[in-house]
Amino acid sequence: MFRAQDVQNEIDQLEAMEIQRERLKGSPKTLTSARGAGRKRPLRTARAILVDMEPRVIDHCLQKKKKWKYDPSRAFKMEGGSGNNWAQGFLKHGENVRDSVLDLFRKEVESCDFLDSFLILESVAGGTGSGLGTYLTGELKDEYPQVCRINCLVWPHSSGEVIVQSYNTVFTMANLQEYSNALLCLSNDYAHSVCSRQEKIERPEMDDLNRVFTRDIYGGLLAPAIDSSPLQVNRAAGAVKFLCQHPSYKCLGVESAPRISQNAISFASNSWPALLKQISPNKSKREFGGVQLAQVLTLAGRDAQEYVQSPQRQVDYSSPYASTLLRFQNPMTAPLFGFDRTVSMVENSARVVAPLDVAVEKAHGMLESNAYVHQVSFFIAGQDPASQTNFFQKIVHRPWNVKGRHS
Ligand SMILES: Nc1nc2c(ncn2[C@@H]2O[C@H](COP(=O)(O)OP(=O)(O)OP(=O)(O)O)[C@@H](O)[C@H]2O)c(=O)[nH]1
Ligand SMILES: [Mg+2]
Repeated sequence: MFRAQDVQNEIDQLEAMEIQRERLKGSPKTLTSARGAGRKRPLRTARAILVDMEPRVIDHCLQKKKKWKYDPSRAFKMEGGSGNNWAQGFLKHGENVRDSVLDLFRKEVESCDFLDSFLILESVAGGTGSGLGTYLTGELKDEYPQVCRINCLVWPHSSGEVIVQSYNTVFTMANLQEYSNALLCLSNDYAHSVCSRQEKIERPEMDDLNRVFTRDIYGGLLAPAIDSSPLQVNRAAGAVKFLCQHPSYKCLGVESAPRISQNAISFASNSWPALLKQISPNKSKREFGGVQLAQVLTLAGRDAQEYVQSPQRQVDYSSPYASTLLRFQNPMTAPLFGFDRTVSMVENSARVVAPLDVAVEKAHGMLESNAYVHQVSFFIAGQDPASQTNFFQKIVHRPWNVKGRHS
C-alpha cells in the first residue's frame, strides 16, 4: 500500500526547520538550550494504522526510526498479498481481517483527544489498497458514521503498471463513492511530470512522487489553517464539508505552488499574486474543462493573514467558476517545506473525469472480452454466471456515468 510514512517525514522536516529557526533566534525552546543540550528527545509515535496483506512494506516501515516511529502494535500484516486482485482484497481479505483491523482502529480512536477524520492512503491499482482499502472504508463508515473519511487515492501511471488496474480503479471509485466523504485523486503521472519538469529531477523515484503528494495533502488539507469566514473551516473535515456539499460530487484534485527544484529554494522569491497565478482557476478550467464546484485555497507564510484580509487580494484573486474559501496559516507557524510562502488549492472539479473515463473505457473493453473475469468470479462462487456478470455490470455502471458528470 501507499507509504504513509512520507507524510510524517515531511512533517518532521517542517519541525526540523522550525527548530533550526528557533535555534538561530536563541529561543529557550530549542533542543540545544542549556538544559536540553545533548539530550535525545524520545521518538514520537505516528498516529497511524498500517495494514497490508504482505509483510514487506510494513516491516520496512517499522524498521525505519528517525525522529519518529510506527507503533508495531498498530500494524496488521498477512502473508501473500492480494495478487493485484480487487476482489481478493475486498471480498476475501475484507471479511477475514475486519475484526482485527477494526480493533486497531478502536484502540487508536480511544487514545485520541479529538478525532477530526480518517485519512486513508491507498493505491487503486493493486488488490490490497484498492480492494481491502475500499472494504475497510465501508466498515469505518458503519462503525464511525460521524467521522469524516478522506480517501487519498494514488492513481497508477497511465502507461499501465498492473494489467487489471482499470478494473481495480473502477471498482474502487464506484464503491468509495458510497463509503467515503471525499476522494482525493493523486495521479502518479502528474506527480512524475511535476518532478521532472518543474523540480528538474532527472529520474523521479517513488520517494519523489510521494513528496509531491505529501506536500499537496499536507498543505491543502492537514496543515491547520484559519478561515476568516463564519464557517471556520480550519481542519480537514471542515474543508471537506465545504468542498463536497453535494453527495454525488466527491472527487477532489489538489495543486500547490511553488514547484521548483530543491536547489533553487533559497533563491526563490514568490509574491502572493505570482503564486496564486500558478494555480489559477482559469488555468485549471482551461486544462481540465467542465465545471468547478468549490475550492479551498490555503496560504502559508508569515504575511498570509495580512494578504488574505487586504483589499488588494480581491483584485488579485477571484474565481468566477467556483465558490472559493480562502484560509491562511497562523503567522506563528513555520513556513511550509522551506518556502517563505506557499499556496495549496484543493478543488472539487472535473479533473478526475478524463482519467476516469479512460479507466472506465478500458474496464469495459476488458469486460467485453471476458478478460480476467475469472478473478472476481472465483470469489463469488456459488452464484449463477448471470449474477456474476451482473456483479461487474453493477459496479462498472453504477455511479459513473462519467461523461455526464461535472460537465
Ligand atoms: N506514488 C506511489 N505509488 C505507489 C507506491 N507504492 C505503490 N504505488 C503504486 O501502486 C500501484 C501498485 O499497488 P500496490 O500498492 O503496490 O498494491 P497493493 O495495494 O499492495 O496490492 P497487492 O500488491 O495486490 O497486494 C502501482 O500503480 C504503483 O505505482 C508509493 O509508495 N508511491
Ligand atoms: Mg502490496
